[in-house]
Amino acid sequence: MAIEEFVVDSVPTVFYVPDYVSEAEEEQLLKNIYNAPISKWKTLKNRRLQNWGGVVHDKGLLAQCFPPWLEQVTHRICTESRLFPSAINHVLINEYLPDQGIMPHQDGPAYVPVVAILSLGSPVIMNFTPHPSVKDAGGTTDSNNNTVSEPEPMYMSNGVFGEHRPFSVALMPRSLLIFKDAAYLDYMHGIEDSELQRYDVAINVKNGLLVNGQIPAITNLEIVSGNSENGGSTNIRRTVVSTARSQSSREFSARALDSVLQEYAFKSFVRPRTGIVYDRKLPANFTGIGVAALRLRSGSLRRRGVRVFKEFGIPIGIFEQPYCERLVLVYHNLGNWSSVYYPLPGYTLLAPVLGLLAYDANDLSASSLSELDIRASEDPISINFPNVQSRADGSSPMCVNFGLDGSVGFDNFHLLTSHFVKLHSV
Ligand SMILES: [Mn+2]
Repeated sequence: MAIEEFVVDSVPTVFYVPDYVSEAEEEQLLKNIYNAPISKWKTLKNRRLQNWGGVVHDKGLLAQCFPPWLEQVTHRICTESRLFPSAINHVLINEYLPDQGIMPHQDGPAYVPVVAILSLGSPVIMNFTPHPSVKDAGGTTDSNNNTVSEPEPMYMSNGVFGEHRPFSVALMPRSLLIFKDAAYLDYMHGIEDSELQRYDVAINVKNGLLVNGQIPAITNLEIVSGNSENGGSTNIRRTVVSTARSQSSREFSARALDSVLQEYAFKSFVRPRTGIVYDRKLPANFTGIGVAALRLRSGSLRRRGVRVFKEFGIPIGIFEQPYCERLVLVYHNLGNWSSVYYPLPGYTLLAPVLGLLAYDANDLSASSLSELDIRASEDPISINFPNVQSRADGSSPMCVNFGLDGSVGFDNFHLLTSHFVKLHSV
């Protein structure tokens, strides 16, 4: 890659490389980002971010190693662009929702003289505006490069400042933007907090740098019929891809766990007898999680229920959908992993998250089975937590319900104990 080919028009220290990573790489990066522990996110007023590589300090960086996936992509950016004086050692991963942006700012002394931005998920327009402190470039230095006059900075209404003009760059998903030196020091950069952003004025759109000699396949473009002044403009609509992914990725980890636990639960049946609860010991990396399995005839479940299955009480009238002759009820107790798989910011879990999932028992060596729906035609399934204590701070206990589709539902409970339960489709 010859980075010089990617100079953005008249700004020689801004480089835009379209399609720098493939869709598969983008997918993998997003997966890695959203699989990071929830504690890795720092939530700010208008966005959240992950900090990798250590703590940026007044006196420099208290360095920490990157995880391999981040090491790999930063190493590639560094070696291919040849614009970095040394290896990339710090990364901020900012997540913006469609109506979130960032005020015009500079990245500060720690990252001087060059930064790279890899865009994932959604397009966005980044605006560069001359920093009010830049000196007028015209005729202010003599032949020895000494400043001979320092005209008062004049920040004109159109944002032009001497030779410095505002400009915008469209950052498409998978693109790489690098800016350095003058673009770093003389400009601020920012993102408007609007869902629709002017696309046709972006400098890399105008000069065709947006993609490598092709018309970009952009599905979220909108022509906004304009007034007589601008004659209409083309906008991009920012998408929620990254949030959707964050949601699906949280589900992914919880759902992936469901499927792992199903496999282990099924393996607990050696010579299975109907109606007996089989506890399954899990490998060390799942220490703290409890799983058990119970195989039943559908008719027996419906007519007799199961008086006690761990914390669950299953009354008569419970049936599965779609129908199968025999089914397996898999019990989960997520123990100290509860808030990892089912984080609920702003709440404290008073009890572990429990699960009761039903599967077709036809093939006990099956994996990746999809769950059956469990329906209650008479009384609901009940859950009994024997050792839950209310908190002394006057907060009221509630019950929360995590659906397989990622939904979260709250109920006020006035029962003896509060229930925090992962209960699917009852
Ligand atoms: Mn920045």
